[in-house]
Amino acid sequence: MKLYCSANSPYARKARVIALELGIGSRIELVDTDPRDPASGYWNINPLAKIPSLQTDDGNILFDSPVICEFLDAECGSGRLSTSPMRNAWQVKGLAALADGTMDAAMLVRLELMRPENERSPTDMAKQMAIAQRGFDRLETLLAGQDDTPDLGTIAAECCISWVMFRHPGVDWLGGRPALSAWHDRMSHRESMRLTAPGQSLSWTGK
Ligand SMILES: N[C@@H](CCC(=O)N[C@@H](CS)C(=O)NCC(=O)O)C(=O)O
Repeated sequence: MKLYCSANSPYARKARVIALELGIGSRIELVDTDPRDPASGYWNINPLAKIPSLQTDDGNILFDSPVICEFLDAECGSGRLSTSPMRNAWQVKGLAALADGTMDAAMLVRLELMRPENERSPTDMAKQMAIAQRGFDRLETLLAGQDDTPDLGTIAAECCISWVMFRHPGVDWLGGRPALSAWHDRMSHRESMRLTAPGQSLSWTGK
């Protein structure tokens, strides 16, 4: 299989973490991809010009990240990350959707910040920041007191938290959220998380 991705994409990181948790990293080639580069030919792979995309062994192209994550877990993990002792399948999906939506809001702010200042909308940035903050509040409630058991929801949550902190370092995301802070501390120490943390090179070993 081939995963079109980049070192710091939080959406792609979910798939990389899942592959490590399932022990199938050696079956997936990581293809460093700039989804904005028209010369790369990537738009023929994913017309939506987003990463990640997964090319499966039988040549299908899958996107977007929730589809890829479910595919990997169903095909290579017999669905073991789709429920957990703490959550049924719908609760896992709900937690993953919350994390993805929180990431989406923080991503929109980052994209605005990458534009020239006179093209930014402070109103929209404030609105998206407020969404991200409410997402973190809900994560604080849902993850309070939980351990580091991986499922598709907790993996998405940790990828969300660490990316938002990485890209928006001026905000104290865990201040006033002690339960989320304690959970993040536990979850971020899993090997799959350490090897894929933002700011490292793109490889299965994090080096
Ligand atoms: N809903 C998509 C979102 C993926 C996404 O937004 N990826 C970002 C990179 S982290 C991207 O490719 N953005 C395109 C761009 O910035 O032009 C998913 O879950 O896969």
